[in-house]
Amino acid sequence: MTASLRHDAETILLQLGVPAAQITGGNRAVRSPIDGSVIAHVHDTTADAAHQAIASAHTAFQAWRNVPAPRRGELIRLFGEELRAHKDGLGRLVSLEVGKITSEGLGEVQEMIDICDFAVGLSRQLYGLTIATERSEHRMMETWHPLGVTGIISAFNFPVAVWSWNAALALVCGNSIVWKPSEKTPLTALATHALLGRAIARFGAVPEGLASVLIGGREVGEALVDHEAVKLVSATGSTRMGREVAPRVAARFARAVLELGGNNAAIVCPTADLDLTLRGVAFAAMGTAGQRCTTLRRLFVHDSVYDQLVPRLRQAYGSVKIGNPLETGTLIGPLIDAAAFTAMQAALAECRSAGGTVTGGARMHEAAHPDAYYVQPALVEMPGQTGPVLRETFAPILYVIRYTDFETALALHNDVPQGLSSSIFTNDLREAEAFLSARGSDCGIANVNIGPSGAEIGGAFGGEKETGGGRESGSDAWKAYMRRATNTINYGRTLPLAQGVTFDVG
Ligand code: UN1
Repeated sequence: MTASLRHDAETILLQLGVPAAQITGGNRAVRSPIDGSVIAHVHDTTADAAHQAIASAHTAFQAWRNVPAPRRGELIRLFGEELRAHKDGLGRLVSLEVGKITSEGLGEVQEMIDICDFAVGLSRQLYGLTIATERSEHRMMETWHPLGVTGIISAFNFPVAVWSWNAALALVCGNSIVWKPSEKTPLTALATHALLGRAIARFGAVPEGLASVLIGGREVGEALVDHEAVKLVSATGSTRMGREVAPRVAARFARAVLELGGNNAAIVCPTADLDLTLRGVAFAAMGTAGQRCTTLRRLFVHDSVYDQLVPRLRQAYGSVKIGNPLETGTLIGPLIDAAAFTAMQAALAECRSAGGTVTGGARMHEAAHPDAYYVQPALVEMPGQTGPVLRETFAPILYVIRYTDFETALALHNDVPQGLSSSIFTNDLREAEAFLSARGSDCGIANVNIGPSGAEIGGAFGGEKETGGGRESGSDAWKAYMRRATNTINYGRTLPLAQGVTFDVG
């Protein structure tokens, strides 16, 4: 398979406009998790080049902010056209580099197209308020202005969609962008950047340095985090990474949008439609090999339906096709690398010693692919919410816990450090509404009768607590990418002061 994967990736990269020199002869080997083989060698950006890219992004910003917003939207419209035209190629490259099954690789590109459409509309809707004033012949309003260079740090698991949420909004908001993709997924970043380059060429007259990519590890990420021209750092990844980024960005009074770890749960109630629940749980827990921020990791099942649902789930876990993500019918591709596999096995070992019953979890296809990490998804029946259940292990492990009292399940649901996404499966209006209410789920995303993963771009995406508090993508998430000015205009001939203050001179 090795030679063909490399050839496959190269063909796509060249078709999408990535120069051959960018993907050969570099210091950094890029591996496909499908068989662990090297599919390219990319070049790390030097520290000097990173600083240069940020400096030219700053210069570009100073010009781009003056371009009318709907005109900026035109660039994103053209980019959306490029994505539509190359959806198959880029989607396949996502599969090759991340190991996503074909429909999810394509879905990732669709998510990019969707946010482009959203951002094009937004470019004519960067609305500010008009505010009633207490003074006669005055007017108050809010104006939203471009913010500055936006640094985007993205994770391997959504190597291009999450960048596009940030990039499409930042660009229509009048910002320039500098992107530090995961060191595990530079190829999809270079390909996406090449497509944006085509849109820029068709648009014409875009300031040099408006968008750039920094390839590399920690050092280039740090350049972005610490550079004073970078006014917003939008970072997706682990809570550990966020803990380092947030104080550094705050220390220089820049902004951070953080999308960090999740530990997403669902509560299955006595009235739940179990057929629907089974499908919802299966996709959310096993899809993307458990490597979404929104993956379902904890399942609270009511005692009255436990023995109907859990055996069916166990059966579904045993019957899904695990293997080459490019093959039709495969539902679960490989884990990203050996470290992910080791972390999964460590969590399962902890579960066993905590009294959990583990179904699945074993390595697969090891003889055929000693350098790739395919695993059976694991269903772990746990006596309580302890140990690894409190952590995000980025692998397909679903912890199942039996409950009898709704309020207790809700309390357990919220009793973890993370707060990204959540679901309830019920046909009882009271339970559904309680889950969505102020005393319900404490997550940034709370769903009824669908799983916690697979959100559409139209809503604000992100979560609370250790998830970092940031919001990206839809709704009014764009406001984080702009600065707000409050304006008061006096169109009279006198100068009344607010709050009735008098200050008469002369
Ligand atoms: C992520 O895993 O970082 O809601 C993003 C979802 C996707 C995005 C996930 N639309 O699962």
